[in-house]
Amino acid sequence: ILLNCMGSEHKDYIKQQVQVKNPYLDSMEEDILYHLSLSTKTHNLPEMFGDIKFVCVGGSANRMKAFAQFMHQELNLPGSPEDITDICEGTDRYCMYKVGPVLSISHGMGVPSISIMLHELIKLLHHAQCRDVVLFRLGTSGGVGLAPGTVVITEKAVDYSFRPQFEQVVLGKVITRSTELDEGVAKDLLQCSSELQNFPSVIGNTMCTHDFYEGQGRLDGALCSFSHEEKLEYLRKAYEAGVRNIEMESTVFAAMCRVCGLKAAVVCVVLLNRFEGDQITSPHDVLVEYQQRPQVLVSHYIKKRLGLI
Ligand code: R2B
Ligand code: URA
Repeated sequence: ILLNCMGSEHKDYIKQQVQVKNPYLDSMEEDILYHLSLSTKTHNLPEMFGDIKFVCVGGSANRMKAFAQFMHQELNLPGSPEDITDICEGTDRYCMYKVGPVLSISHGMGVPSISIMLHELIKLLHHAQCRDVVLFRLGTSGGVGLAPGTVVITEKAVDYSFRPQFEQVVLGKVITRSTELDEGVAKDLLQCSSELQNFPSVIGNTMCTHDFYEGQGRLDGALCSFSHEEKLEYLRKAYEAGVRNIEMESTVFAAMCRVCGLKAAVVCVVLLNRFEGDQITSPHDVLVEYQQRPQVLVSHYIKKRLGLI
């Protein structure tokens, strides 16, 4: 595949392999990717996945299947989009579809769910000897001062106190990792969004939380330990720190990709403006259309990179 260069950031695009950061891995005779239902002994991973250049992850299994079918059409691949099959059919934890150089995988909701998938995905890319891979998280989020339907391209993934870091407990101690994302890919995505019609999008910080309700300052959970005023004050502080949307996976996604030398970007559509409420009230068909927006944007980016447009 001929990869086009789209800006100065891409000039220094290094042919790089996926770097797992675990000295024990290479001495293992077999590596069972349990939650993906794949293994280095039972599957020829280089043959199955060696040509992957773009990995797109998102929470919902159905949405990631729909994305794979959409990419099949967009890349004009032979055969019917209806015939694509789930590579991980041996498990119902995650689903995975491959369409040409694009891998589409679901990750469920929240940091623990996506981090299990990412450990196994990154090992998969390593075992398959993939090079120059870019990862995208395509998701939904709550907007901070943005109209529903706006797409946020993440500049920095930040934690509950707006710091660009991810904390992981390892052997009873907290390890802190940076959550910086690839600046060049974010800029290229913003450029792509300007080439699409009626496509409201911004670059901003994305706050990652460990809960949808109290953890995101919602007043409508089964528990609520704060006032309406306290909620608004927290959201205002977030806005001042550059936060434009809130979701539940971006910090660990950014941190793990960064450590392993993978370029990564987060693209989430906003389902509501959190200054105006907590419940998601848009009709189903409107929400479906919103959720297609990150897919349309990333598809445009991929087609450009492949020289198809
Ligand atoms: C966005 O949407 C989900 C919660 O509804 C969660 O996975 C996220 O990050
Ligand atoms: N996903 C979230 O995590 N929060 C929202 O408000 C909407 C979607």
